[in-house]
Amino acid sequence: MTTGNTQNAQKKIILSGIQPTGTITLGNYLGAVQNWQRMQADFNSIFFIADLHALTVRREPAEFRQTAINFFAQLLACGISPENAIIYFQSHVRQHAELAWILNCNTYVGEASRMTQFKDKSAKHADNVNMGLMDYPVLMAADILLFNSDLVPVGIDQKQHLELTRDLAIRFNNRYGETFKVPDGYIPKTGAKICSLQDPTAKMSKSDPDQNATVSIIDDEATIVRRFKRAVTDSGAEICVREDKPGISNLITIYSAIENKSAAEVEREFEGKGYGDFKIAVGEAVAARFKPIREEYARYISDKEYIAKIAKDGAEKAAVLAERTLRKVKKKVGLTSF
Ligand code: AQP
Repeated sequence: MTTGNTQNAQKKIILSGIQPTGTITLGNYLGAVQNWQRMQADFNSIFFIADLHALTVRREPAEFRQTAINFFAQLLACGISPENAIIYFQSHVRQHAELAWILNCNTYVGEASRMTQFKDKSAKHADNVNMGLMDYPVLMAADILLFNSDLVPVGIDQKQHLELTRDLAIRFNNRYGETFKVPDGYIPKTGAKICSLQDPTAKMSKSDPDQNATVSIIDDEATIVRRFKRAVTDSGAEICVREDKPGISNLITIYSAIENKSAAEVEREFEGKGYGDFKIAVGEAVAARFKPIREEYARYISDKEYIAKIAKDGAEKAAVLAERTLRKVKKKVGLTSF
């Protein structure tokens, strides 16, 4: 039996992280966090605030620190529970960075520089194409491999990084002998890629400067409904999933994921209705889902001591597990220890 967030050898391990930038969006929620919440009790669950990853883009220190704490409270508000999961800040567990270094020495510059996210972020932040940006997927591989994770629940944008993680694990095992478990991605059937409400051909991103493009889990009802009313739709009037209707297709995906209905059911429900009515219905459904989260968030964020306690406890537990793997890895590669 598992008690609290201790590990149970019978259960598989899931691990995932989220970068503390802006606030958790509908995309992050449907692509990742909602699944973490649903899966946490059935697995040995490990979730962290990926603050080291977030340093790959310049941040204002005081604001960054506060955002990281806010994210922790947002995860708790989404129902990620210390009863079921180990929850912590990545930077509090030094083994992440240490393993990343060893993996770096087994990663080719060519494969890291081919990553789509590296190319996209380099274009977006052309004045700051730093080493960390290219190293992001190697640190992510370290996050995952440290804990012998079986499954990594993420959105589709992380698929390429997961493939690199698998490649690195296999390469290391071949070179040094069986060390790492080769993990699988867990990408949801609905919600793996939620698109921007203003450009439905691009993914919804928390760093999007256009406020109307995203919805946050802590936005109030009026804001959420307004953003959906302003969502860009397509020509025509039919509410259906079609390649030439990215705007309506995105809204159908969101509604299906929130209401747990298939796209065909949603199409039937809104047959004969106009885009305007549909947009309001999607907005209201999202707002209803996020209302209790917003309320819980207000409660958690006002209790910094509780957050500190959970985070400290989580980091201690994570460090014990991570150290086991790191010690093995250091031995395999021939580092000394006395
Ligand atoms: N639009 C999306 N649809 C579905 N899933 C998504 N995820 C992100 N955007 C979408 C998933 O959310 C988890 C956490 O993401 P992250 O914070 O680690 O990094 P990200 O993918 O870079 O997210 P953003 O929102 O685009 O952040 P910024 O703007 O800061 O770069 C991941 O599992 C991701 O797949």
